[in-house]
Amino acid sequence: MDSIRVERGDITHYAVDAIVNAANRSLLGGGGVDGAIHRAAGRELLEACRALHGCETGQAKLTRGYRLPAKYVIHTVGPVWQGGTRGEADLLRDCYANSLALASAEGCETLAFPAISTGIYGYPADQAATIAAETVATYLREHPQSSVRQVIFVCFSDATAKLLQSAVDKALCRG
Ligand code: AR6
Repeated sequence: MDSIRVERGDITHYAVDAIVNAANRSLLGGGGVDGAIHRAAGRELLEACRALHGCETGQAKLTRGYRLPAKYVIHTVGPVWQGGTRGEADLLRDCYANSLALASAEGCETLAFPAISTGIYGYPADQAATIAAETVATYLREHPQSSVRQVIFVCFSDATAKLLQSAVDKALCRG
């Protein structure tokens, strides 16, 4: 089993231990993948999110998956792209690392990520793919005791899937 896979698909269909949501700081839903996750999970997800009282950029919080096939949803807030000089890269790295740490704390073995910040938040897809792949590869290498055995990057478009696959290949070579 490959520890990191790239697939084209809809993350709301994934029956993994946890899917990651590219949320906003309110955690009360929105468009893009966030909207799709809330629609598929149902109202109980919104109620659970309300009780979390928001989330800072780069941090992550966990809820159950409710009507989703995934057991949990890890809500993380990506940075809004502002040209790259406002700490966006570090914040995006934090999103991946904190989501992995939270998944591991819950004993999750399989985890699916969308391409955080690359939609409405405008992060350049190639740079975001490199950060995503390197952060996940580094985490798995440096935390062999983590419960997380497999990470799947679920991409909505062929273009994003290609970028992520080549970033994953590079990150694994470097390891
Ligand atoms: N499965 C997998 N990927 C998806 C799906 C899906 N069902 N739907 C969209 N994507 P975005 P952001 C891809 O805009 O840039 C929301 O309003 C999409 O093609 O969802 O982090 C939140 O509430 C893109 O590649 O998230 C925030 O306000 C990627 O997911 C804001 O958008 C991320 O795009 C967050 O913006």
